[in-house]
Amino acid sequence: MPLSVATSSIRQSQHPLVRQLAEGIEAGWQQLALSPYYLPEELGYVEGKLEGEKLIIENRCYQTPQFRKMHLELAKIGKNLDILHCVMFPRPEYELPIFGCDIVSGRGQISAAIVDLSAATAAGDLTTEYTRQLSQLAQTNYSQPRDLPEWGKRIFSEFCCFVKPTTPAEEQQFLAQAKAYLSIHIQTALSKLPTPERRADLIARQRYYCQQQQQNDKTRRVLEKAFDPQWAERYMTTVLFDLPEA
Ligand code: BLA
Repeated sequence: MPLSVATSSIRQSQHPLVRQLAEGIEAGWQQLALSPYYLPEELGYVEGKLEGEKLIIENRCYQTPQFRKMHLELAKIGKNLDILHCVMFPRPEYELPIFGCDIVSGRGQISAAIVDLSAATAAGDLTTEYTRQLSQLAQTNYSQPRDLPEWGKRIFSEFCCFVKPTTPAEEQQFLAQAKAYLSIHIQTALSKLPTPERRADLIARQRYYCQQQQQNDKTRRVLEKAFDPQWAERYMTTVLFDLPEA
């Protein structure tokens, strides 16, 4: 029996874009041969307190022949903050980029929506098969593009989309763009053959990606306030961005 993606309970109360993208990601993942990926047991579903408000984190995590870890996390902090976090880490036997996206919504307004396919190799370039397909997507236009922080500039590709969507139309544009990146990724991954001789380079790049993401102080701050600094450190390094074994 193929494993099917379970549906989440907190998403019904989340920002519509978070809900829609979560559903789009799960629909895409159903095309892959999913097995469970076990997170540290007590970190799969967590509740904490942030300034007196409840923080709930729900994690869904799978692996497939091509991907060592596919993680979708939905978080809700009180009535105000909704977060979607998703990363697909390829197995280092496959020269595939890292799919990542994050949506942060505060008081019903999205402040950050980001999606990227980040290069697998140390040189930092996507392969031509990805460049060609991503270049062919419809042009996008957002009224409030955002600047990447320094840690992000070192890992994200030229196709990285980082915006504050300001209208429902821009939200839908982002949804379509993120789903298009995911669709290209899944189709390419399914057609990919392993290249074990590239393994060391691909592991090094994933470690670098995770080390850079661990520098996101905005994520860390939210987690530190809801839990404590040690918990935040452990969560960021074991659940969100654990380093693959060398
Ligand atoms: C930004 N991430 C943020 C922000 C918050 C979080 C509060 C600030 C929002 C803003 O600047 O408007 C919080 N994100 C979280 C939390 C989790 C989370 C608590 O995922 C999980 C529990 N972040 C990722 C991934 C990417 C990413 C996979 O997890 C990209 C592929 C990017 N998030 C990202 C970037 C910023 C951000 C680039 C902006 C950081 C900045 O402006 O300094």
